[in-house]
Amino acid sequence: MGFSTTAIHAGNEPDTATGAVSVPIYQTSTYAQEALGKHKGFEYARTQNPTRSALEKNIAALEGAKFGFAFASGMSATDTCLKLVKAGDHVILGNNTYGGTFRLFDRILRNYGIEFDLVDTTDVTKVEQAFRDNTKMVFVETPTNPVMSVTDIAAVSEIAHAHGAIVVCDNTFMSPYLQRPLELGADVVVHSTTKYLNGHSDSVGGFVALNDEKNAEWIGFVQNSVGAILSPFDSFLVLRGTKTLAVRMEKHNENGQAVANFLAEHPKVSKVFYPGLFSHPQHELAKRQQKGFGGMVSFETGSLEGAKKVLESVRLFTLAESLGGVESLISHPASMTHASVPFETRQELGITDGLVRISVGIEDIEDLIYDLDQAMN
Ligand code: P1T
Repeated sequence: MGFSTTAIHAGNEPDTATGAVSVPIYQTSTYAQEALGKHKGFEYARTQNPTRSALEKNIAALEGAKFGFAFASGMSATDTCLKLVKAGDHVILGNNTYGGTFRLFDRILRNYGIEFDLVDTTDVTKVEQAFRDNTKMVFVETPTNPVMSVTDIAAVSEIAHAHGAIVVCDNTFMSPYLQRPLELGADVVVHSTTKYLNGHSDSVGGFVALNDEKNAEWIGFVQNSVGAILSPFDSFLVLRGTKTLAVRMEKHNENGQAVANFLAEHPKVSKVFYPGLFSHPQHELAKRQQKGFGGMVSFETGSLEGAKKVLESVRLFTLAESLGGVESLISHPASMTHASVPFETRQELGITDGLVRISVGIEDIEDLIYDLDQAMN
């Protein structure tokens, strides 16, 4: 079955009770039991909810995974993946991730005995060298937020597996339409469904997809035990969102490339970070590994003043955190999404005070370029 057919039909069976074509929002905390121990497979809504189950089937199918679990946020999904390691284990963490992911490792997991090293995972030699006897996981984001570095998922997975470690890939920036990490060798895919999967900037959620039965059992156990579940209403919203994922991502690709091309030619821009540009250091890899280059573009304005001017002069773009919605957003990674990353690390990665990040939406491209042009000038 093709991607769009799967997106529209997987998990979306007509409701057994009423025939409703759209999966209903089962807004309930519990379920009546006919007799002690006799029920319809639903006992308590933290454990099971039909709306959430439908979404879990849907996104698992889109990622080509046997198992899927929906969470209250991307961060709770990421945190749950980290429950696959224990105190005393070591994790190789990509040196550029969403700031909140770095903060989770740096400020929280550290206190529970999880060791980690920040590694430039775009360089497989560096990944190989970072392994220790106790390395159990490699956690990568590709392309990264916000400098769009691309990691070779297949190569890193091969190295990790040779060392007996698993690979977790944050696929938020691509969505399963543009990149399928499990097919490339990764063991676990994590998403912030807040972004492209939902696509309409009206829900916060997360997702974990994987094939290994034992690890899936544990992720499900943690989901139920900790309870950071996605609500029925949010499950409905994301399920509605994925139906149009393919058409939205095609437009994000098209608009993203056009905005990157425009910025690359602009005299006031010294550098553009977009895997679809020939100048991108991993352009060839991105072409091979991804089905498109997506809608995220970052660019260097040279100074905080330069960035501020653009951020405050745009009219159509909204100054806001987040990404992946139909509407275009613009943000300042250094002070917003990546404020928890130490200053020196930010400088090394290129997350300077002059860096501006754009989530290119699916509006008419002429209007987006016009707005950026007037803001830049
Ligand atoms: O916000 P939440 O749904 O908890 O997702 C966290 C997260 C995880 N992974 C990536 C790659 C992300 O970009 C995010 C969230 N990012 C933003 C809010 C942002 O503006 O970059």
